[in-house]
Amino acid sequence: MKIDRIELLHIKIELVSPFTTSMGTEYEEEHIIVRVDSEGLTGWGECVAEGNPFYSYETVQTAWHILQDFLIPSILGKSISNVDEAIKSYSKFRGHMMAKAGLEAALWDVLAKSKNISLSKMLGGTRDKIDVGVSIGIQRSEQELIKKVSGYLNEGYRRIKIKISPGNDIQFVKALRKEFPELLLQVDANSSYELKHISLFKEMDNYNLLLIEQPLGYEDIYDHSKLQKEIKTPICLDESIHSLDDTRAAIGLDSCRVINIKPGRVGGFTESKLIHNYCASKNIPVWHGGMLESGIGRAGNVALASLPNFTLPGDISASKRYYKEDIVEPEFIVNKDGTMDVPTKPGIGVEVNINRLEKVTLRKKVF
Ligand code: OSB
Ligand code: MG
Repeated sequence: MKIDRIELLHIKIELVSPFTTSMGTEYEEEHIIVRVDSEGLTGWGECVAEGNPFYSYETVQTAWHILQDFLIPSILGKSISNVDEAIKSYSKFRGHMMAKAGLEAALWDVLAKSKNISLSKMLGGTRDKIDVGVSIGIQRSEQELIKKVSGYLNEGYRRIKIKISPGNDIQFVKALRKEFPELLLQVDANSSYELKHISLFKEMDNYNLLLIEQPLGYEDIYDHSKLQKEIKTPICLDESIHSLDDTRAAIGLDSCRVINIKPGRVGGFTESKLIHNYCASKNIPVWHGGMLESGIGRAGNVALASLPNFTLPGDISASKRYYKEDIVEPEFIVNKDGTMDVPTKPGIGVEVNINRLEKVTLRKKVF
C-alpha cells in the first residue's frame, strides 16, 4: 500500500477527575494522534508521549520532532505490504519508542482495513472479550479511596490498582483489604522507592496483592532482582521494560514475575507481540497497561490485550472513566461482568468523531 499522506494532531483532553501518582497530579492529557491515508483508506494511531517527561523521557514535543524529521520522511510516499517493512525503514533511529509506536499503530490499522479484518485478528488475538481493571490515583484518605473503589466495583470492574508513594502506601492497602477481603488488588509505585524500603514491601506480603508494579528505579533491573528474592508478592515491571532484550534480562535475573506491556513504551505492537510470546514461553503472565489513552489508543490496546498470554486484567477502562466525551464512536464501555468487548469491525473497529477530534486539537500538520 502506498503511504499517500500522514497527519499529526496534537490533542489535549481534560480528565474527568485529577489523577495523582508519585510523579504528580494530571488534570488533562496531551497526546499526538497519527493519521495515515493510503489508497483511500485511513489508519489511526495514538502516540502516548505526554506533556511532561515524568513517566518517560519522551514528550509531545520530542515525539513530534522524531515523527516529523525522521520517521515520517522514511516511509512517506513509499509502498509497503506489511508493518515489518515500515519498521525496517526506520529501525536505524534509536529510542523514541512512543513516537515509533504511534506511527506503527496507524499503519497496523490501515493494513488491517485493507485486508478487511479486525486489528485483533491481525495481531493474533484469540478472545472476543478481555478482563479489565481500573487504575486509581492517590486519594486524600482511606475513606475516599474506599468510596471510589466501591463505585468502580458497582460498575463491574473486578480488579483494582492503586497508586502508592512513600507515606501513601500501607495504610491504603490495609484499609482496602479490610473492607474488601476478596478484592483483586495490586499497587503501582512508579519508581518512588529504593531498596532501603524493603521492610515495607515485606509487610505488603501480608495483604495478598496480585503484584507490586515498578517499586524501584525507572531504568532499574538489578535492584528489582534483589527485592524480588526477599518478597513473595510478584514484582511487575513497567517503566524498566522498553524491549524484548529488557524483558529477557528482567526474567533471566528474576527481577519480576509479571510484565506490564504498553505498546507505547516498547515501540509498538510488533515489539509487544515479541515480549508477549517470550513471556508465554517462560510462563510469565502479562497484562496490558494504560497511558490514559483516548478511544483511538484504547482501541489498539483492547485488540492487543485479546492475545492469549494477557491473563491478568488490564488498565483498560471505559471511556467515561477518563473523559467526559471520547473521540471515537462507539465509546468503550465495561460490561457488568468486568469485561470489555473486543471490536470486530475492520482495523481498530471504532469510528473517529472528526468534529470532536478537531475540538481537542491544539495544532496539526499534514505531510
Ligand atoms: O504507571 O501505569 C502507569 C498512566 C499514565 C502513566 C503511567 C501509568 C498510568 C496509569 C493509568 O496507571 C492507566 C490507565 O490508562 O488507566
Ligand atoms: Mg505503571
